[in-house]
Amino acid sequence: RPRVLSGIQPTADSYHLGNFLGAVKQWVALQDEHESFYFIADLHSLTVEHDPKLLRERTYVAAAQLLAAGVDPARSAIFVQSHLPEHAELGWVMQCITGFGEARRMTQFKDKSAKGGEGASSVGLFAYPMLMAADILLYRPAYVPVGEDQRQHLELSRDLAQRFNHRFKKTFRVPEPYILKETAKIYDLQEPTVKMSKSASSPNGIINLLDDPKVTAKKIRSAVTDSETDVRFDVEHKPGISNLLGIYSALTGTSIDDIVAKYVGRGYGDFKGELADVVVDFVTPFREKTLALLDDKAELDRILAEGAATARTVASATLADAYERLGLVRPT
Ligand code: AQP
Repeated sequence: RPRVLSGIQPTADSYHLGNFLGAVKQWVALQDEHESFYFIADLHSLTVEHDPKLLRERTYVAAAQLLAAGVDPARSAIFVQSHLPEHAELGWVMQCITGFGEARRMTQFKDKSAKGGEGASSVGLFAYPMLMAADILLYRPAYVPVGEDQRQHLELSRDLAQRFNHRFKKTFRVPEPYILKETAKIYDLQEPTVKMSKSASSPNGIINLLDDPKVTAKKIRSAVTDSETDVRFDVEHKPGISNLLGIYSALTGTSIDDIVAKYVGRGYGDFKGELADVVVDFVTPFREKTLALLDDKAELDRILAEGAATARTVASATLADAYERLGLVRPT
């Protein structure tokens, strides 16, 4: 079975619909036919200032949400990044084969550092894509399911894999991105040309999966649209409606054409009202499952330990190969 790997940060109190539709939904779908490794990227969340108590809690909330979404520990290894020191170790190696200018070209670093001023950004934020390359390459996956915003980082991971293989000896598999066109980028409900993101300017633009479903329904009904009345997919002229159509389609499995046909002559009010019901029907059981899972942290610890043990067998072998090829003398 081909192998897949992906990660998600534990940086918010809840995942948002962009994280779910862009990434986690694919994780769930892929686990049937693939050998799957999914991790909570807690080391990545140290790249910006954080509260230790919140990080600890959010790591469990992240694990519970992955399980509630349908990631199945019987079929996938679910683990916490920091439980495997191999990630940080190979991360260092990746930093050593990355050019400074190459790292500077990463648009996410440019955007994030521009917000706080480059001087206020940590070296960790700068080095994040190299740690991400290590996260991936350790598992030699065929595919990496992510949202569009991670495409550039994935491209760097591919370059680093090829560079290492060429300079030393073939060690890493060059992974392919797995980015579904329809859900690659879910947009902010209030600013539908900007991606839905936890650092959005208004909370009304983000659907947090663990919010009160009533709040969520209201956000959908007040999503920014345009001054026309016809429900039609046209990203350029109707980004708000097109985003809502994409969400409707992804959550129900109905094609955009069929949804458009359903709402001919019915206006935005009907469409948004029914989409609100679709989203509420999804988030209500999701939230209940997540909260129930959080009641038993010992069980979450057990699942994460089991996932880490499975991951370690793969990661430690790859790291040993990499160290050997780099000429590092191993302890006897
Ligand atoms: N809006 C989105 N549409 C589709 N996919 C998305 N992802 C994130 N936002 C969208 C995908 O979710 C996965 C986990 O992402 P992460 O842990 O790196 O979180 P993030 O990208 O930091 O999440 P945010 O909310 O976008 O945070 P900020 O505001 O910090 O940029 C990834 O596969 C990502 O592509």
